[in-house]
Amino acid sequence: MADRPRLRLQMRGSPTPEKKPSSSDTAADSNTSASHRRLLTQDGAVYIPQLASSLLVEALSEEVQKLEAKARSKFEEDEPAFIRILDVSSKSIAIGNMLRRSSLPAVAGGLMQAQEVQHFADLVFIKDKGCLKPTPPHQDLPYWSVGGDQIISIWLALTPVPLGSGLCFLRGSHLSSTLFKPSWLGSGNFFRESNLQEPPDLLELPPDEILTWGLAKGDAIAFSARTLHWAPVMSRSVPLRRAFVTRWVGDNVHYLPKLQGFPAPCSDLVVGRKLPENRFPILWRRCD
Ligand SMILES: O=C(O)CCC(=O)C(=O)O
Repeated sequence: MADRPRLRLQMRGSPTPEKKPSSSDTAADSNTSASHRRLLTQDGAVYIPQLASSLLVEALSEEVQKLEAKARSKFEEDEPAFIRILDVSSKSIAIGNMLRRSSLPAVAGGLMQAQEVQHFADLVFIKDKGCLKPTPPHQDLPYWSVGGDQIISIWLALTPVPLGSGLCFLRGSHLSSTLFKPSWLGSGNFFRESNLQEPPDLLELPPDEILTWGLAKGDAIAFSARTLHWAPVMSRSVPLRRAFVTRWVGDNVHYLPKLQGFPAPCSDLVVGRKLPENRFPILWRRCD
């Protein structure tokens, strides 16, 4: 049998050395430790146990389930679904308030070592038990119309996520300059014009370089928008999983339009400039 071609990633440079926390690191940074920052910088994804209190998780879950009830009406009742609800903080005022008052913006700022943090997006992912739709391998940056280095997501578990049913990451893939075609979002012709290369076959990836975790409610994973990630199908023996995902951008992040990207072109978005604060509010600033 012929050898399978190995995945080749072009590295963008060696991991940035860990920056010593300065005296300006405030209480905000105490939500994450230097080791979380180091792992995010080095691996492109980091597991953060008990990032959110049970009070916040319960309050978010209650609101999310109201939106979920509406979203479910579009799915066959007896078919295990993979549901994505976009922009939940604008659909629910309560979620918007919880997000602003939570430690999430500060955590994002601490992890990115940013001076200030803009809220880029938020959404909810729900996967029913027995759902046969995997989350195909993809990076987020190819369909986010931004450029820069401080661009991350925080994937917060609102239910337990047993090992083997949650997200997987290719360690260090954020250091590559390779961006893959973001074909997972749509079927058919979506992104057909993209000339980016197809994402790798998961069987080609070195198993030792795959990061994945089992999560309890309130645990989170933070990851770079460049990190290759995916999730398997859900077995019938694991419970439904529900995650509240927030996306954050830090310093020097600018508008860089991408094919069919988010945000869509608009007169207030200027190539190379920061995202407008009225649409992407600054929710945290480092105080010196
Ligand atoms: O929860 C999932 O399966 C997908 C999550 C994801 O791809 C993301 O948050 O970027």
